[in-house]
Amino acid sequence: MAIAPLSRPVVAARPLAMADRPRRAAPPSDGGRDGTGTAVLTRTRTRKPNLYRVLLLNDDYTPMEFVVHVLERFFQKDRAAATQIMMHVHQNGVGECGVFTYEVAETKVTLVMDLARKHMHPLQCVMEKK
Ligand code: TYC
Repeated sequence: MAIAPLSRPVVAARPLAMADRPRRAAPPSDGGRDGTGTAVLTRTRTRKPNLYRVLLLNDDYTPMEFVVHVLERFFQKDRAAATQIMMHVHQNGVGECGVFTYEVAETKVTLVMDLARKHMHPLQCVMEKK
């Protein structure tokens, strides 16, 4: 009768694949050194952030040049792109300035609305979830 050697380590039949690892493994508290001379790789799962469109609405009074300025200043558009978006809003009633995470979109809406109010233009800027 064969007797298993006492000292044989119990090991997995194959190396652990990433898919086998615990999905919420705690990050190694020792910076990836487990004291055995073996590097410990931890996979942290990422989540796609919710995204929001920032939109400009048309009105009859805000000067076109002001809208172009807003698009250049807060949405990093060059003059040609800014003019194209402004004209799209002018002709269609609404247009997209950009897509951002919640806090960035909210900040841009606030900055645009504050500048419009300061200049007494009725320009409306809103955000909507994608
Ligand atoms: N319709 C405005 C005008 O004729 C221009 C305008 C464009 C206003 C875009 C707002 O979001 C806007 N002066």
